[in-house]
Amino acid sequence: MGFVDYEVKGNIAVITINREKALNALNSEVLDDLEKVFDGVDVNTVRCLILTGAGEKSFVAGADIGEMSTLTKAEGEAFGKKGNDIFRKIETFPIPVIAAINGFALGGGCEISMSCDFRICSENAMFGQPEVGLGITPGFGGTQRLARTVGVGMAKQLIYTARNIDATEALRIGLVNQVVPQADLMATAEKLASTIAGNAPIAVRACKKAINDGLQTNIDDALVIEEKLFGSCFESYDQREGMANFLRKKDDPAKVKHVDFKNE
Ligand code: DAK
Repeated sequence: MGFVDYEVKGNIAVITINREKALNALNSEVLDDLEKVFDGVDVNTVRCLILTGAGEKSFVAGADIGEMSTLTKAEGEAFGKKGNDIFRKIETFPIPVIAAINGFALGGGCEISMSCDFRICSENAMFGQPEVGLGITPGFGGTQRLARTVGVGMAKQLIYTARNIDATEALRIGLVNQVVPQADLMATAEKLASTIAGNAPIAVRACKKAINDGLQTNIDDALVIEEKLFGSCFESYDQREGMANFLRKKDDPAKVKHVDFKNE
């Protein structure tokens, strides 16, 4: 659809931001398309998503500077809200979303990657929040998520200096989990997604919710969140079958079988 492609591959799917001529910069149309694609994902069959950018040069080179250049204060706030709403939708999406970063992840590009569950990138990837060099603040959650991802001091340094960092430095500061050659990026992301998709989907979703929600509150309330989600797994086929299989294995290794989790 439009500027965003969607490809289902069994129980995983790939969402590709495809505005290659502008290095996949996010204008209003791209944001609208992205929202529609996420709204259309069938989370009962797809168990893990990969978000990437078209081409070998750029993941997302930021929000569209041309579109932003003429915004009024009210329009700027509205544009910020549009981006924040869709990024929050990604962050709280019921199934995991892996960012596969294939090049520039600047400004809004770095920000959208941080709304994903975790990031892997190609060796040519570049990250940064260049906004203060353009006379604005990061407006799609960068001031909030970068500090939560790499720590306050490092986030402040990156944002105040507007300095870009390469893949090696992104790995060192914990912004990405893994750096791979460009040619291996999608295969690596798909393998990770398939591993996740092979585990009990109700449990994976509950883990995502427990981690996300728990980080927004104090440790006592966070542990209650975990207890509730843990308890909810005990009404699932996946829990009964997963544990029964372990016990069968102990009883007789010949009885080991692949557990076909059912998402129910
Ligand atoms: N917006 C629009 N077009 C972009 C773009 C962007 N962010 N980045 C690249 N392009 C376009 C270029 O204009 C060029 O288009 P044509 O001239 O061919 O038509 C094409 O992509 C290829 O780019 P270059 O010719 O510049 O390619 P180079 O290899 O020479 O350089 C580059 C690649 C990524 C280093 C360079 O393009 C660059 O510096 N791009 C801008 C990166 C950047 O500053 N990104 C951050 C944008 S600011 C807010 C909401 C959101 C935000 C802030 C506030 N609120 C409402 C409060 C978010 C802000 C941002 O993301």
